[in-house]
Amino acid sequence: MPTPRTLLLTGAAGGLGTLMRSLLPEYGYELRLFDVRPVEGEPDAITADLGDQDALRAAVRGVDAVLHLAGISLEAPFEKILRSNIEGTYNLYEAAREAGVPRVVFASSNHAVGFTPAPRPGAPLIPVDTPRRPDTFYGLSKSFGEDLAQLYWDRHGLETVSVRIGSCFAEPADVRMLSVWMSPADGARLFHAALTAEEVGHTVVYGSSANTRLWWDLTSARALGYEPQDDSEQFAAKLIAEHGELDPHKPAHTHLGGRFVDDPPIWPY
Ligand code: NAI
Ligand code: 15L
Repeated sequence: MPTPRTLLLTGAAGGLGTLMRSLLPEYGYELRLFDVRPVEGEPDAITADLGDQDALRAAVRGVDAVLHLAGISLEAPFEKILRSNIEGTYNLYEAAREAGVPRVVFASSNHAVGFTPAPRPGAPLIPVDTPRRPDTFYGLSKSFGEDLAQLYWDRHGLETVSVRIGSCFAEPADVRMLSVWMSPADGARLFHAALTAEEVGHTVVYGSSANTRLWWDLTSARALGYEPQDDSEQFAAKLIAEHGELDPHKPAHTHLGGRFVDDPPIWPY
């Protein structure tokens, strides 16, 4: 698929949205921004909730693809997750379907499979078709999003790449993240590959850098043309000196989802 010219970026005011606003234009995208919060320095951004179907219809009009990052990004009461992540993602897909947008890249999360035990060193990496094991209502909403994407492909021919993002921040913040970190530059590489690969149907990939301590299989991401350039190992010595090695007796150290399995961070709004 040629590089989509106009890309709707939902969640543009968030952490990842802010990183992608600076990185994706280098790949040739013209971004249309959408978030429930104002996007600093971007007066043309659409400030609207994913519950506002009219705003979504206007937002998708004429775009070539959507990078759907908007939503609650931590654990929250079910009613809030239902509104923003479940109904909100449905509203986005309905608007995209009606407008004939051919492709969505959906920010899924490792928390869709967060209760999966992390592989021991030397054991096979976790494949994308491992059974879903959400660790929170948040993870459950990402699992829903992946199923919704499959439905819209099978029924309506709307393509999606669901990216089960690990931890996409400037640097990994703890020892678990050494295994699941995706550098922002690799994030942009992966999203670009997901937006431009031919015939993706509904493809699920893990989103991380080429980490020495990687927990999951990047084969389906590489099949899109993604070539990660970064490795979290450069941060390992410092993080291990600060926090120690992962403890095999702590659930938060032995599951993909980390502390989401027993003490998830709560959405503050
Ligand atoms: P974030 O919380 O910084 O950004 C999310 C953005 O979505 C916020 O700007 C928020 O205002 C907006 N939003 C929330 N509810 C909304 C609604 N109902 N209508 C419109 N906008 C709404 O999160 P971050 O880190 O930027 O993550 C972006 C996406 O990627 C999220 O969907 C998150 O679940 C997913 N993700 C992120 C990971 C990471 O490492 N940053 C890891 C795995 C998944
Ligand atoms: C996520 O899904 C969250 O949105 C992000 O804030 C991080 O907590 C990340 O997962 C992670 O697992 O580190």
